[in-house]
Amino acid sequence: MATLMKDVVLKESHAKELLLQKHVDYIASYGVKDEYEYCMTEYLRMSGIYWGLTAIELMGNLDRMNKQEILDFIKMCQDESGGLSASIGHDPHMLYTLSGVQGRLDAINVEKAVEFVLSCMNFDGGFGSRPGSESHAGLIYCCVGVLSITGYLHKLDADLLGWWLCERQLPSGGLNGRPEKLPDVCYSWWVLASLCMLGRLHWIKRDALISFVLACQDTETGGFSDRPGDLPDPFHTLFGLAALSLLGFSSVKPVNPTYCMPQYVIERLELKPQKLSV
Ligand code: 3PZ
Ligand code: ZN
Repeated sequence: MATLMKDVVLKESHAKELLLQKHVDYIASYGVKDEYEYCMTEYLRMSGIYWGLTAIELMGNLDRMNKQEILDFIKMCQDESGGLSASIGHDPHMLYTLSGVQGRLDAINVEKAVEFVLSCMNFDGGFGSRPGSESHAGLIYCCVGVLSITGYLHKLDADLLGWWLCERQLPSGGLNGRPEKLPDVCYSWWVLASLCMLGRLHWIKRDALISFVLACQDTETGGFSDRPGDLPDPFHTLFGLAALSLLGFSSVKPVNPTYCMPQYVIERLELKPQKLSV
């Protein structure tokens, strides 16, 4: 019996050009327009600031944001414990502390951390969340990122892992996170950025992926959704734009595959994540 592949169909009505100005307006107006929506997503505020600011800076329009308002907000999220929370008055949480202040590699046992990451490697070359767990593109991005930052990318089977990542591409051109799942714009980023760190970006069918990502734009409100026709959000807007940057769109600033921040920021911070060459 033939297995049915889960996928979407791109239609004539879906966008084929990058609607840059619409995305700038979408990000610039996000969160201030509708009180209800604002409340619903309050627990996402700190991460949302990173997604929105990075997206708008990749489009060269950071000046559209209210810098003082954002800085005041971030300062008010730090409580006396030193931790940062997702929003004012919420409990501090590690994720938002990380979003607020990245790094301090000198504070952990790097060799042990790398050992743990490598113990999560599967027979298919991929990685799961813990030893023995199923391979998943989002977690692979995290693992490859750790190895890129710590300089241990050579410990990977780059051909096997690169092959698994390329198998995520479906007939629509979109990428899924693991076998039997629908394509999603954010996986365009997790998969593409991983392939980029592995020096195997050219293994993906570029034009097909571009068509899929462009079809995920909301032509009315601006912003990108997970797949064509769904509602847009800042998360998929950032990862859609970042994927287009890796695919060579010159109207989007070069993005760093390890950090998902503009490349010039990484250079200014003198961070040197490793990248394999083929
Ligand atoms: C989304 N989070 O847990 S979440 C996230 N997802 O905070 C943010 N692709 O329901 C937005 N799915 C939208 N704006 C979605 C971040 C998730 C990822 C959900 C998602 C994305 C498909 C279903 C986990 C980094 C950080 C966090 C994650 C992944 C990577 C949700 C569901 C979950 C979340 C937020 C909203 C709309 C935005
Ligand atoms: Zn997604």
